[in-house]
Amino acid sequence: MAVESLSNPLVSGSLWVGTALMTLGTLYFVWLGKDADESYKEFFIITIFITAIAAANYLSMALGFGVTTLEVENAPSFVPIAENGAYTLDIFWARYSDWLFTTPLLLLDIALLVKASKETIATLIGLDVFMILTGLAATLSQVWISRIVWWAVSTGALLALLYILVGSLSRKANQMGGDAASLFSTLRNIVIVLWLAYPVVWLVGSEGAALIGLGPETAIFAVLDVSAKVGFGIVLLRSRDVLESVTATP
Ligand code: RET
Repeated sequence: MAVESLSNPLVSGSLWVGTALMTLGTLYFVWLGKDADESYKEFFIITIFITAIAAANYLSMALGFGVTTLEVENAPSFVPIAENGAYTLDIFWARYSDWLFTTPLLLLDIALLVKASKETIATLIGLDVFMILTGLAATLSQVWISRIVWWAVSTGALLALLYILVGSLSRKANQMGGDAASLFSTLRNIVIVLWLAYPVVWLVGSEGAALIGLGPETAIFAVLDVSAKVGFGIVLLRSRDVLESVTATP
């Protein structure tokens, strides 16, 4: 199936750049981890999977496999692409198969860093999976208002998840003190700032009100994804001393 939006150079260019940067990130993390000690190797394994899964999903979108079309109905008149309230969207479903696995892994990295309890980890991951699946419902709904309702449900889960990061996880980090606490707060702030941008981009992008075109939207998502994964991974995995000290104490 030829996907029309892939003939837009900004769309396909962003997807190919995303594929390349996720691949380079993966290779860099493999190289960084080659002499990692058993005790903190888990952080390398988790983070390598994050960028590798993203690279595969970006590749699938760039090749036109991770894309499908969807008819949307009953759109309000301020949606510029709607004619008589209806329009056809190109949906990059591979974003969701990426996020479904990689966002829990990102949270796992942070949670392991502060030695969060099993209950906290399960709650965080549960909320996260709920957020991505209700976000997928938003993306695949054919009635415009249902899309916005699902978006609100998903955003609620995101806010609950960030509340745990800012609340109980930050307290746990402060008890640990020192470099671990400051690494945690850097990573937490990266997550807060970047993750909050996703629902906004969705809402103003083609999935929502279509106020920005698919080209800029794809480019912004690529910047967010690369920063949230490769940027996050660089900050985490280059702090080998902190990982070592965290895993050395029981
Ligand atoms: C959607 C739309 C519905 C509302 C919300 C969303 C949130 C998505 C998030 C994605 C994070 C992705 C990351 C990827 C890393 O590469 C599904 C866009 C709340 C928070 C961190």
